[in-house]
Amino acid sequence: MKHHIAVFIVVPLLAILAEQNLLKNGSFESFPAGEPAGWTTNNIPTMVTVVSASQNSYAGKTSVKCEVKEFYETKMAGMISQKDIEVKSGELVLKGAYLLKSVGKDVGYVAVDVKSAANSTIATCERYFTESGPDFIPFTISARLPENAKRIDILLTLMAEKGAGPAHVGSYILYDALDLRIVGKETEEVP
Ligand SMILES: [Ca+2]
Repeated sequence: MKHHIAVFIVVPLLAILAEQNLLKNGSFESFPAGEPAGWTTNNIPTMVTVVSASQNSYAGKTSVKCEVKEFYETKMAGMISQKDIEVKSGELVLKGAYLLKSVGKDVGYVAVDVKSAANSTIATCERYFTESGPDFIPFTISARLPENAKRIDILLTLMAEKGAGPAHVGSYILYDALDLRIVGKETEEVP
């Protein structure tokens, strides 16, 4: 009888642990002054805009567009990041959707840097988005975080295929519905 009670208590706890999206404005519905709220971009005000809102969305009204532009004879690729997201050890699960318009085989790229309490990088998780096409493609990325994980930085951009030099002007990627959760170790201790 006691065994049954324990099961009923644990199930709602799991729901609470998995409830919170750790990303701010992962829906990309908020762009005050043209910048995605909660995200750092590499736009240079009045000089070059490589990160902007797109009306082409996977969910809601807008997504974020990261594009490649020429800037003083270099190719600049739009990049967004959120830093110092507090985490516990467990399974990192990042869900979202992307739409890639690729010139010269450019690919989408996401990197998660995992940091310790001393703020040193203890692990990096990288993934590439390679399917170019007219529709959003949903994705799920998961990775086990080290025991001493305290914070993560997440960065999304697009880049040339490995070894192919700089990204190409005209390429862009849209990201939308980003959702980052840590599924706690508690999930494995359910009797
Ligand atoms: Ca959206």
